[in-house]
Amino acid sequence: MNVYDMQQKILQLKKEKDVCILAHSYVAREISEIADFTGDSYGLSVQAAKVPNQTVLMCGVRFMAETCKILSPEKRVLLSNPLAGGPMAEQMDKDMISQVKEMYPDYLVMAYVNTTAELKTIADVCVTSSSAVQIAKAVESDKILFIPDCNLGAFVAKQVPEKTFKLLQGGCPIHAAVKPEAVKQMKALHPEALVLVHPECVPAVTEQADYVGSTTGIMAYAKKSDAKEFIIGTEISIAEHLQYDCPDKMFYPLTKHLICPNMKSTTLVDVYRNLTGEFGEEIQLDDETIRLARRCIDNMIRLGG
Ligand code: CIZ
Repeated sequence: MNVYDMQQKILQLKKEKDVCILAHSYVAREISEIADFTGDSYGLSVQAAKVPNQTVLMCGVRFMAETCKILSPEKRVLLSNPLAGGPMAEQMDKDMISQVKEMYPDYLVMAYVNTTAELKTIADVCVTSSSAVQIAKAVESDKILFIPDCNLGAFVAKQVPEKTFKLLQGGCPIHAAVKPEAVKQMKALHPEALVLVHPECVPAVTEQADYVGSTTGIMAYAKKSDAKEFIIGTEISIAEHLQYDCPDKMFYPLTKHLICPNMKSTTLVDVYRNLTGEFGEEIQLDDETIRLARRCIDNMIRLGG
């Protein structure tokens, strides 16, 4: 079956089975084309809660499907590929952070959304890469333990110098591997291009950027900008989607190594097989985990996330 025929079959099945398909912006184009919604993890989980469909299929990674389940416990939430974990989300667990909390009892625990549901149960507030600065300023505490991404944490700490941050050695290995020299090389090759990077990159990379922001922030910035060329420092799919969306502009991935194997582990065939019930995983979270994890997401929403 060719890609177009497979997409038509998926669209037909999704209608018959009343499934809402969510595609994170890091997944491949042919999946985003058949999705009901595309975007970042938080935006997708909010959409999932609003739609009338009782089943939602998250084409992304596990923490994203868990976030959907936390916000829509009554719905059937499917993860497109059971193997699509997330190295960052799995780096720190509840036991480890409970011990760190004992060492710093007066620190508020701020968890990036890229964490497991279990870890969210002991966090005080959740943040996304686009809301982290605003929320760090808004929380009452002036001492913040930021988990798990030390690069995002360092970026936030720099914007909020009036507060004290504790960072742990965690983060996204794909973004963290981008070298500052790569920015210099790409700028030399494309001197007119603006550099847009994700705050999961190391400070020596973000410091050279014209704009630092979330996936949604980078896409919105590039679409609105009058500039014609952009170097994109996040997962390679973002440069690809932007190239489709803005054919009058040029998008260059900052490096060709910015490929997330977990985000890319869902194929169009997987999506089809989720709809036929042959593949995928229904997310199961107990009521207590949902209740406690929901508290830190609600705090994020209350503080302007
Ligand atoms: O939360 C998300 O969707 C991720 C992984 C990144 C972002 O910047 O949107």
